[in-house]
Amino acid sequence: MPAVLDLFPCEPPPYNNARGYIEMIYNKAVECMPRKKMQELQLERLKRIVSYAYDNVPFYRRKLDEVKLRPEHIKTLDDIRLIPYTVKEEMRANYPYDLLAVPLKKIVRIHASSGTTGKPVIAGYTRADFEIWSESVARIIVAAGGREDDIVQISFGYGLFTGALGLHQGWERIGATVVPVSSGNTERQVMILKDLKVTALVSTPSYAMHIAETAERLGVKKEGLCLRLGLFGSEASTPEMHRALAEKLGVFPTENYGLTEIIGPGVSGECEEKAGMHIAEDYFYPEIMDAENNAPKPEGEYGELILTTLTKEGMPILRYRTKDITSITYEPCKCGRTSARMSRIKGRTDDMLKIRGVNVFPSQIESVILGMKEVGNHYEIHVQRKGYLDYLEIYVEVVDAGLLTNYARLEALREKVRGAIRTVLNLDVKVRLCEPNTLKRFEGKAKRVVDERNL
Ligand code: DLL
Repeated sequence: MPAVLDLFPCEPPPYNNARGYIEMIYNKAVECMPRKKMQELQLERLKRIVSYAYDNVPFYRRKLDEVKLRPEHIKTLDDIRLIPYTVKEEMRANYPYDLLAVPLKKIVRIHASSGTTGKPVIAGYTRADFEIWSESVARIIVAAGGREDDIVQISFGYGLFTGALGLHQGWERIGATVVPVSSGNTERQVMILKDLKVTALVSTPSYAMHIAETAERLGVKKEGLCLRLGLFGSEASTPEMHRALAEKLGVFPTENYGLTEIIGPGVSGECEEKAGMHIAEDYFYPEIMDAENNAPKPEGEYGELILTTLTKEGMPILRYRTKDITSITYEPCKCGRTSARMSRIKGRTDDMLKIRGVNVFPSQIESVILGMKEVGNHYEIHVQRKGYLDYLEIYVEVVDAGLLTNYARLEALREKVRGAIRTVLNLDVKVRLCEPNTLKRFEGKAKRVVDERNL
């Protein structure tokens, strides 16, 4: 058996963080690397990954050939801007396996993004990718304050979604006790939190809130729990939400970020200073671009986050347009890490909604509605919040007004629409059937999404 600290590649620095604990750094050599050295490492890896993608992924060879870019043209980090972007639509167009750089037999796991129109985005991992993934997640866990003696409840849904297994591997890597509860059955979640003396909770912030409220309803007080740490991600959270989570569950709440296309969770996460999410820059090269004119944004300014995987073997991705809006600072953090930090995601450049962990594009709902002759072509998507969970209510007009006086037929139609939407989104929605010609019409760009959440 290795000694406890052997699991950490380096000794923790003698540093007391804001909460008076000794801060640990999982991989000090990279997380505290001087900027110049980090840039040298990034450049070396960038050159390697561009030529690797060019040689092994026909999609990238075509893409670079189209702009007459050869891997050897990449001489500085700024030359990354010569590489065309990769967008989600291209990833879908290459479904399922055309972006892989290795034969399928070298792929040891497949994940996929949730609820995308038609085909999901597939991510394939080799053994080497698992190493990177577990390491990057272990780093954000340790940065957040997670330790080997934690008992961790993973309340993300296990399955194709990267969140559950991604965090699971990272916690296992640091030697914690993982309780893979998955999402749902919230009363049972509370029971397990309490009975198993869980110390760390991993979930979306909204689900954590739901768990907190359920605990309240069941008369389980935070004093009766052993929870001390929360790792929340996969959707936006606000400082108010964190404050409420700290208050209700007694956790130190932290946020982390990631996406399936790049690896899943592990791209970035908050340390105990809570001063932005530290990016694993030696694995994922970040840029902030002006989404309108494609000019790079100066440090500290908001723009679209573009990510390049610097080391991924199974599915290297060059300059992925995340559509997430954030800003980056390169100031070293008080925790001792020198890695770039990104601010909370401020929004997206597209209309994607994230509802209880599921990515929802209004166009998916549109495709269902437009495919059903019993309902009209106009619809509204109402986003509602009950407690801390988000719900969708879809308003759509019936074509035959006569239906409105026939309860059984009306109900049958409502069920049909609901079922069809559930099949596409993998998410339960409410459906409200309205009289013909009652929904708002638009002269310009239609505003389909009505956000009733008062965020
Ligand atoms: O949500 C990966 C993940 C799992 C991250 C668990 C953190 C924890 P996808 O399902 O592919 O992957 O969704 C990726 O979710 O482009 C963002 O729009 C959004 N997102 C993820 N984390 C955050 C966050 C996972 N902390 C998409 N704040 C991304 C705001 C987030 N949005």
